[in-house]
Amino acid sequence: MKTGIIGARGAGKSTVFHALTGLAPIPGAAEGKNRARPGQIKVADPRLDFLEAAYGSKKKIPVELTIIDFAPNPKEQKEGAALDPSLLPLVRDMDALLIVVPQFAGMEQDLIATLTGIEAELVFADYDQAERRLERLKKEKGGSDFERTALEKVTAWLADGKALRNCELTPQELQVFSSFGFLSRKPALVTVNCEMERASADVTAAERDAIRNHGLDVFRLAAAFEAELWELDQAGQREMLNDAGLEVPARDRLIAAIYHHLGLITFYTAGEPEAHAWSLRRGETVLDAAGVIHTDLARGFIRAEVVSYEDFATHKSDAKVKEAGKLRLEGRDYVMREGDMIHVRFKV
Ligand SMILES: Nc1nc2c(ncn2[C@@H]2O[C@H](COP(=O)(O)OP(=O)(O)O)[C@@H](O)[C@H]2O)c(=O)[nH]1
Ligand SMILES: [Mg+2]
Repeated sequence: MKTGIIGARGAGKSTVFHALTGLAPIPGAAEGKNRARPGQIKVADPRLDFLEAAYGSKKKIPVELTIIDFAPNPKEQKEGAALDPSLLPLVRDMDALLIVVPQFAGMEQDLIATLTGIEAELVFADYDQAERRLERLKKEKGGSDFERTALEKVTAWLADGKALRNCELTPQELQVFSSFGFLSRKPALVTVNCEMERASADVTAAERDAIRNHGLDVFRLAAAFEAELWELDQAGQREMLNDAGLEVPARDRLIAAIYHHLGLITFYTAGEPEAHAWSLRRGETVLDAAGVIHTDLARGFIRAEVVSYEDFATHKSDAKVKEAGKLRLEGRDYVMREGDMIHVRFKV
């Protein structure tokens, strides 16, 4: 699952990336070949900590997300624009977007105005892409009638300046567009990059409403402060957090929000060797879950033993869970729920 960071030049995208991953920006990256720099972030999860302790697991493996910091070319990215057109193919490949809006000394952007501008950019990029495809189909007399009708539907929607996020598309239409990577349909989260003193302030009700109307959510982060934390040892970090009146860095909350926005749920496999958190898209089945763990488990799937995290947390051991009748046997079509713990029975 890849989340790409977009926003105006100097909005603090690389600083947000640094804050989330601990990876400091590479100077001059815009001129090089590496125009999309990935970083891994572990999703903090108290439930996984509990499982590790309950099983006495030797290893703990949290879910990881990939965050991408792009290196826009200053010659390509227009002043104030959130996208560098030459990066579009890379951005279309993302599962979600993190939009950075700067509100720190020296770089202050109005949240609603900036967001409206960015949405317009996303919508325009999608319109341009759909329109080009439509033109080509007409010229070559290729493609199916279905594809042409579907393209006409989305171009009309986009021509009204509306994001595809709110456009109802049938599974067949989605199939036609699966390789398009429409930007205005991607789940997106807005990060207001501000100074520490304002990080805990809430966004105004008007701002929140406007953002919700776009189908988005907003989060404040003091990116420079959080990035600096990574450069200190444990004691130094504690002191810096203390001085700021914080107990823990705010990045974990942002990471949790990104995770939620991706539409992912977490399931677990736990035992003495390892306590392992895995992710799945909402609506996927236990057979999909087995495939995430190992292809053999899906191929030879027989049944799965399933217990909800809540039931395990109440009873605290496999034996007690069973005694209480909370262990379920589920077949391949069982739709996984948030926090399910599974043990797959399989034969290959
Ligand atoms: N004071 C302050 N400066 C910041 C903050 N975030 C970024 N900056 C500065 O803004 C400049 C641009 O940041 P950068 O992350 O490179 O922006 P990008 O072009 O969006 O990747 C750098 O000089 C940063 O140090 C912040 O939260 N507070
Ligand atoms: Mg940058």
